[in-house]
Amino acid sequence: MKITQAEYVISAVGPAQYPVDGLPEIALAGRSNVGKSSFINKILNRRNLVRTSEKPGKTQKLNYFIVNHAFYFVDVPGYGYAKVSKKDKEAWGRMLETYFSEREPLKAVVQLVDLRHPPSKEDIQMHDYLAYFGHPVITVATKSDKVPRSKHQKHKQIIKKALGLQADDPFLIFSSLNGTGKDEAWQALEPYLH
Ligand SMILES: Nc1nc2c(ncn2[C@@H]2O[C@H](COP(=O)(O)OP(=O)(O)O)[C@@H](O)[C@H]2O)c(=O)[nH]1
Ligand SMILES: [Mg+2]
Repeated sequence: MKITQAEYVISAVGPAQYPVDGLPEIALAGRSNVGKSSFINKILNRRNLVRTSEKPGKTQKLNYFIVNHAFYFVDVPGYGYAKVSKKDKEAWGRMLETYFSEREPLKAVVQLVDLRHPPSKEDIQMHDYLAYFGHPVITVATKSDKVPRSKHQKHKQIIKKALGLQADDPFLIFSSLNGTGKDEAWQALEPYLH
């Protein structure tokens, strides 16, 4: 994929701020710190388009980035951050439910998990949640540079099994550090970008 344009657009808390141009959207979901923002930067060849290593703030938002004037990446605030109050967690849940239940331009979700570890309970819940709403899910196991090559297959199988993936469900191994899986990611996204 040749990237001719990539820009931050808006941080939305709800439908009033969602873009109205109807361009397709790809959402990024996953635990805080799993590497969602790094994934976006890496596949767009932009070092700092999306800020990484961010502590989840009080108001968590859906961050929209437009690519090639043709589609959006939507960086969804992550789950699993321990220091979030019950009230903020509830607000997060409502924001996600509004977005995932009724967002028509949303074409697919990239769910990131950590290749080093078996999926958490929350990873599994999120996977089921996305499937419940009928969204195509591309599972990306990232931070592969932190796992010895000889263990990739084993870790991959553990993740696929825990998430209940079928053999033909899109799954790929990724690294924002060395670019592993970049071409495969674009291949998996291609059907949803038009
Ligand atoms: N080694 C390695 N570190 C990564 C990778 N992806 C993200 N990180 C690091 O993990 C931390 C969290 O990444 P970030 O993209 O902010 O995660 P987010 O909270 O899901 O958006 C940062 O310190 C990144 O540099 C990766 O593929 N390999
Ligand atoms: Mg982030």
